[in-house]
Amino acid sequence: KPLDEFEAPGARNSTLGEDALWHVLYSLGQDNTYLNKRKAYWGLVLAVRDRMLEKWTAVQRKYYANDDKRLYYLSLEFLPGKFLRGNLLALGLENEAHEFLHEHDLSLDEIVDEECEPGLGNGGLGRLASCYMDSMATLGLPAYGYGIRYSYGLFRQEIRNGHQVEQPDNWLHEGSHWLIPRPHNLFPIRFYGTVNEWLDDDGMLRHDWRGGDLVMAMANDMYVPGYRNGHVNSIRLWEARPHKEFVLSSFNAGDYIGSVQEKISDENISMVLYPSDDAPEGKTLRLKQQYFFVAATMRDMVRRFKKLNKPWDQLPEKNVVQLNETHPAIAIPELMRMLLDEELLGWEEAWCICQKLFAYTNHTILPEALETWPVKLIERLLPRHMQIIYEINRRFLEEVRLHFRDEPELPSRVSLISAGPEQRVRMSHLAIVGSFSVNGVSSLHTQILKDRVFHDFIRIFPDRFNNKTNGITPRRWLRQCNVPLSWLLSEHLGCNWITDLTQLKKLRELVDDVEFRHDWEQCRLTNKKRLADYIEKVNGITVNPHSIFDVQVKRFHEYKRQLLNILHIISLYNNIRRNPDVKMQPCTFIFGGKAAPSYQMAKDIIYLINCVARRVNSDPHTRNFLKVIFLANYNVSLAQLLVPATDVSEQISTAGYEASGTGNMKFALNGALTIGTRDGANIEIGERVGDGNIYLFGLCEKEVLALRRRGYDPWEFYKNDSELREVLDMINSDQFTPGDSTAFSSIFNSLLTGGDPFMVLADYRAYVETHKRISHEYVDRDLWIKKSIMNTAGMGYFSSDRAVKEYIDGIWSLEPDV
Ligand code: 26Y
Repeated sequence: KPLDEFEAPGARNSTLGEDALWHVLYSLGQDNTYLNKRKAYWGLVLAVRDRMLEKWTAVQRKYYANDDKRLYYLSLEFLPGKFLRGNLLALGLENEAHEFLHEHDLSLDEIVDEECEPGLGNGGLGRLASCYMDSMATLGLPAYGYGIRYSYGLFRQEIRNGHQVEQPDNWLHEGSHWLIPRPHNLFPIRFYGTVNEWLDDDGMLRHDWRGGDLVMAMANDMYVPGYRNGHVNSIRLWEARPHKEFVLSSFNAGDYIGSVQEKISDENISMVLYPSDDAPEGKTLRLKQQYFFVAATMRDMVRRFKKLNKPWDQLPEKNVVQLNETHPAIAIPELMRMLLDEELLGWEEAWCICQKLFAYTNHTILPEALETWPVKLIERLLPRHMQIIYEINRRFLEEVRLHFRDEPELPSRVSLISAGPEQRVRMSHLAIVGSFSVNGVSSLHTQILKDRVFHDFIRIFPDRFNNKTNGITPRRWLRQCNVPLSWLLSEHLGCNWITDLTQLKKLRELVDDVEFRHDWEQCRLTNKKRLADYIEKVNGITVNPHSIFDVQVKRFHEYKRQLLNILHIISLYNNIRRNPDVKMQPCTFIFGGKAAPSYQMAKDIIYLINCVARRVNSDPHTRNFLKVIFLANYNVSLAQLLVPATDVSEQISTAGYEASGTGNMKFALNGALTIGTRDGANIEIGERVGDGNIYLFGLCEKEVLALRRRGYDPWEFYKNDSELREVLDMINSDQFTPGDSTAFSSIFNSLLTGGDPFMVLADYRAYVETHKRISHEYVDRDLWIKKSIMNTAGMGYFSSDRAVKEYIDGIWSLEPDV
């Protein structure tokens, strides 16, 4: 069409394609008489965005009109994955997009390559936040996500000579039209400074925090459309901007470079995501990030609330704040500060409001991952908050002493402040005391919180603790990532499963249908071939799509035990070499995942896997039976490729350590069989897919504890299991690193002299035997496919729609607004 025939989008009697072309010219300023991939991509993004914005503004208006209670989901991490395909799907625009692209000799598959993935999270916790945002929009909830617009997401991982190398992830270098900057939504955030005291008219002592440094928080909104329901929510990501006045004052003083330097350091706050999900770094910048986004978010919430002209005690009737881990827990003293110092409420009234407003989700029991901050640091950076934390603690401990008179030890155990040479604030204790709900993320995890980690608090606040088993969104983790299977499901079940995943249970009636099983297998093979093509292209290794695809993808951690997996692979390798005529089902073992840059052991394990891969893949004796692949830079997009192509899902953490896991759910939903320990949500997956359709092995949580108490000696396993000994001795030699026999001595030592803290050797034999069973059963294709179908059929419960509904009923008391 000639240009003058296009109407401006908004009138909306235009097609998606027409709007995309319009945007190519008028928003991007590029010639739209021909399109390349990039122009088609950006044009489509803007056309889709227009449609979301219309719906979003209507939805916001409705929230105000209906006086809805709002949910604020505070998370330092979100991992939404690429947007285009999911947004088209949710808005029902896929066909229009295909038509448009087809007219220009392009396909959706090609142009989604243009999109870069926002890696604004480390792993499970960030991805969970995104699954929940998807479900909240699909359920039509008045909900807002809040976080940080990091300029650099989680590092890009490259593998060089087998080692992880971190590269910066400058995901915004081309800009992202999925993120709308809102330069007028701007709040000043204070750091450092001093606290003044004054007496109000009633003679009450008041506090006033002033001075210090100011940084501006600027809003950037990301939109989350519900699935075909006209509902659109948003995630507000704060970006640090220099505070005008500050820069100007130094500028006027003639210190030009100084003023620019100030500007640079202010912007540092939202520059980069901390790449660790195990041990907190304890850096001032991290605490600044936490306070920065929390303070801006509380301002935004209070700003909206004030428009309603309601008394303060209605704040918790109209709002609820869910804290994703303790990372945003500083919100509790921040809201106290606003209510006390700015709104001049009394302590009891303010505290009562806070305790009815906040709810806290715990995601980890690893003691080293529990956050604490030095009192000295908080005192300096947030002096008023430290006063408030002391006062919260003083009143709390007073109550504890009163109610537990005969337990003089209790107060120090539950105190918000840990004693010792350096006093520290325990953020989990702050979050528990300041919230009305504390939840774990799987049955076992919640049980462990109650029995061990927070046992003292269960007696003080018996009704506060509850479980919300995690879930995943079926839109991205089935409909979007597994198109062949989605077609097959919809053909047999209709398409309601997309928003009511329990429908999948009807698949159980189809397991005996030969034709259905055949189609099921074909879907799986299609997905496996697609993955094989990717591996060929990226790693240059040919893998057999009929081999067992055995996949372990997740962050590298000793407790997740990628080591157990690679030990088994080495023993398999040894066995094949010993029996060249062995009859076995060929296997492809696939790994992916990042190690925190400062976590040396995790990096050593990555190196070991790559060295074993190099040896195994080039050995002519084993090549046809065994391949080992490490896929670099595991992220959401790669997960979407892997999950539907996986036969065996490795979920093998030391029992008691994995709070829930959500990867386990994605694989089983797509018909993979799980080999796993009785840990986290694996247990609940087993209950729902049935004992015969999952391979659980190894010590359970109680046995891990008991063995540790008895005294665990890994040397015994080394001595008594010759196969295992051979494997360990190979690691402790130059077998995989010719000429260098100490490359893996850290690993060897950790497993033996180091006491094997994650009990890899204790579970080794059970793991190997379970793999033998898997290998046998896989060959019986009918049996295997039936099991695969039974997995998908049993996974309805693990929809994030179910999880979010449980949060609504059990914690948030919200009304859907659709
Ligand atoms: C304090 C800092 C070092 C830190 C940063 C990130 C601590 C923890 C994290 C992230 C933790 C995390 O991702 N936990 C995972 O949460 C998932 C969602 O609930 C669980 O499924 C998974 O088992 C748990 O490890």
